[in-house]
Amino acid sequence: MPLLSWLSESTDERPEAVRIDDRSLSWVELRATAAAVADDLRGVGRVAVPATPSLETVVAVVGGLLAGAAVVPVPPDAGPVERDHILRDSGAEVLLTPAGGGFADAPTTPPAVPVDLTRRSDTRHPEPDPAATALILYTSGTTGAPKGAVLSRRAVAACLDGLADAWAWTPDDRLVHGLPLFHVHGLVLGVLGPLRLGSRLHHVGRPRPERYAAAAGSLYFGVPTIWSRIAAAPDAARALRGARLLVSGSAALPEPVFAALADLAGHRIAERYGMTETLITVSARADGPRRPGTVGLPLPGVRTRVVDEQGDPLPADAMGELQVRGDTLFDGYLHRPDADAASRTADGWFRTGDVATVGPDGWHRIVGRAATDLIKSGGYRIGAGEVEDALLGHPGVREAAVVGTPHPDLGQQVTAYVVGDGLREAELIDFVARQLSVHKRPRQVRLVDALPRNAMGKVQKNLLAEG
Ligand code: MCA
Ligand code: AMP
Repeated sequence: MPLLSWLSESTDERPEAVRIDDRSLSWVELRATAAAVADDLRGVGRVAVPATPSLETVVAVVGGLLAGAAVVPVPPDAGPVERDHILRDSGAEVLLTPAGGGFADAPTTPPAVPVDLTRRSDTRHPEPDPAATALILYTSGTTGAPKGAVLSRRAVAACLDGLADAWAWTPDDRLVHGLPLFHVHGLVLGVLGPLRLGSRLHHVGRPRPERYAAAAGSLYFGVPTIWSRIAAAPDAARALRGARLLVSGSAALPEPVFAALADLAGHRIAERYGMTETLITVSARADGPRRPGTVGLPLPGVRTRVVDEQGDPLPADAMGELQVRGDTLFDGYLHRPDADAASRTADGWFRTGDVATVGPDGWHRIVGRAATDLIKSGGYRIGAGEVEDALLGHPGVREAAVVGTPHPDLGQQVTAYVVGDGLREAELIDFVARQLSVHKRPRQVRLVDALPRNAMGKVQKNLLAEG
């Protein structure tokens, strides 16, 4: 079956199958427009796409996938350091972008292939091997620059089919969300999901509560920050009463937000858990209970276990590292055999780095992360090391330690502790923003005389994270 099976086979010419902000295409138009992009990509192995929330991004990604290329979404707000790393490391051969778009100032920009929404082609491109790479998604580790997670077409298909089963997701649905199109949540679930499973899609541009409220969908996706903002806007929350299913993921959904939406919207939100490297692995079901603070049961084809520090499996309810295996796992990190080896056990399980419990009934609870060096802010994953490296590039900074501290809206905020001379907080925040994505900017910079260190000289980040 083709990866984008619904799109590949649909003869539906009704307008608004896929709507991004206020522009839309029918299924037939989307296929023909993307086929025209794919026609231009013959023989190209990897394509980069500046992933703005736009129809052009959808057409570019679909064009790349129809052509059998690996698609590398680039965050549109990535600063030059992060962007150039992604373009160089991925080996993208072309940049798919609307005329006049792209990265004029990037030294390594590959040649541009224009994405033109007025073009049409009726070429039927042969379906690539399911083992071929669909996406290379750049994601932060605890240290260094983001790594490219290589995701096969087979893994994407397995994830979406598992979610169709868990959420009873069908062509009768109308999916609404406003998530960024360069991560698993917004791109794999939020765009490729409808194109495989046949639901219509309305991406609302930015995920503001009033836009979710006005969209009249049946199925809604959001990160906890979005659900929390909707819970704080009771009229918007009440407007979701007519929906079929609300889903939260990418970070822990606070229990008061779950309760507020149960009250205002009449929905117990279905929470699900995943990672860039594993896609979505555990979820509550549309036909089952939803319990606050828990993320549900493994999806079809996924197995999980909780292990202790020696790697030995633990009994029900014991807390340890969650490990997963199954059809949705990535193929590895691009050019990073070291990180790859470290991410898997000898017997083939992926180490998530998340601390979890699994109850006797199989329900999973995510307790937190094993290390303090991965921060989740607004659902974005941010490596402390990458922000520290950016700060250390400033001539006035002698030492820097970055931690996630509690934030009522974002879950965690990026907080930087800096030792240096003649520094100003705003200047350091701008300095990071000029290199990395906007959401990686510290929200707060604390100028200190020294960082707390243990007897070995290692920075005691747990003391800093406590504030
Ligand atoms: C941000 N701003 C700042 C700073 N940071 N200003 C000064 N200093 C800073 N340090 C600016 C922003 O640019 C923005 O400006 C304004 O402040 C508000 O920013 P923010 O509070 O961040 O709100 P937001 O822009 O509305 O974003 C919140 C959000 C966003 C919409 C929830 O964080 C988001 O889209 N998150 C989704 C992340 C995601 O998709 N993760 C999935 C990963 P201005 O208003 O001028 O622009 S995939 C995954 O995790 C797995 C697979 C899974 O399970 O899904
Ligand atoms: P990312 O690679 O950006 O996809 O981030 C993956 C991480 O997000 C996981 O390792 C978890 O720490 C976190 N995460 C995703 N979904 C949930 C959830 N429902 N509850 C708690 N944490 C989550």
